Amino acid sequence: TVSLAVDLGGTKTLVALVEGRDVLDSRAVPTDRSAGPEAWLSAIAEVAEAWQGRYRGIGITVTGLVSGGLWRPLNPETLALPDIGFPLEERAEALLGRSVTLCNDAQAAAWGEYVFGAGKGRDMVFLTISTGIGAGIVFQGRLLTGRLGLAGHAGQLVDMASEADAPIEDCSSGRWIARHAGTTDARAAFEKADTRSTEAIALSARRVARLCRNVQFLLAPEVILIGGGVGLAAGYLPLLQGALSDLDDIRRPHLERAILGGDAGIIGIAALASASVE
Ligand code: ADP
Ligand code: BMX
Repeated sequence: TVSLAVDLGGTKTLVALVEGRDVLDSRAVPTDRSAGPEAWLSAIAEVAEAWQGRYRGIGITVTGLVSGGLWRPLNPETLALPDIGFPLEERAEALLGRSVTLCNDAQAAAWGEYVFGAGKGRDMVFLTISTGIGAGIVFQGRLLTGRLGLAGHAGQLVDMASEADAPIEDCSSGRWIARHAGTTDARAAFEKADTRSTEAIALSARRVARLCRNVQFLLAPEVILIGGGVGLAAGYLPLLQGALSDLDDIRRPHLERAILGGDAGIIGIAALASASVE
């Protein structure tokens, strides 16, 4: 069945028609970071209106914590949300006229890669290095969401040497790269490739490599799939692999590129949405 699939990230929002692993149609719009959830939903509803009659299920995956129909902020650096949370299920159903399936963006992308991508049938962790840093865990064929949907929030792991309890995404994400490189965004740092940008990217990669080492000890997945705008950028995965190459076979996480690319989230949430209408 064809689903209306939405992936709302800290930088961009993808609205698509998805059937299995095929993206039949899609629109990408920048996430207007200052506009707020009602405005983001209206933009989505506008696209959905034009596609009326072409889809059955609806799936929406968002950056942030999702459970019980409520969307809550964890890291306002990635995207600021009302502190009390936003009633995403209720508001999306009111606007779109039917029931919606919701999930965190990294969890949805993990599920997409597990069902249709590079994770097929393996115990895996999907790691997105994007505006923030997120992860989704699929073990023994199950997507782990945990209490209040928190499972997989790897970007929120704390730097143990910091007394300030700083989440590690705040010193390695796409937002951090841009700030450290002095560029408008992380993409510009990759394009500029001057000394400052190259150093920021390399430092981010060394930190994310250490995050992968921690994941290896905690979960020992068969594979860690790397995705997100930064994770998929040319040269980033080799930097991660280079930083891990001295480790022995037991300790070294096995890293691969996510093969669904930027579509992993919409493909994953579409799979979850179509399972709920069948
Ligand atoms: P979102 O965080 O909205 O889900 P992305 O996965 O595209 O979206 O991640 C956005 C981050 O990735 C931003 O920091 C952006 O600058 C960076 N980015 C996007 N495309 C590229 C690219 N081609 N090369 C390097 N960085 C990129
Ligand atoms: C994190 C956190 C996660 C999310 C991850 C990647 C928020 C708003 N987001 O900071 O829930 O999965 O970023 O998100 O707290 P992305 O927008 O970078 O794809």
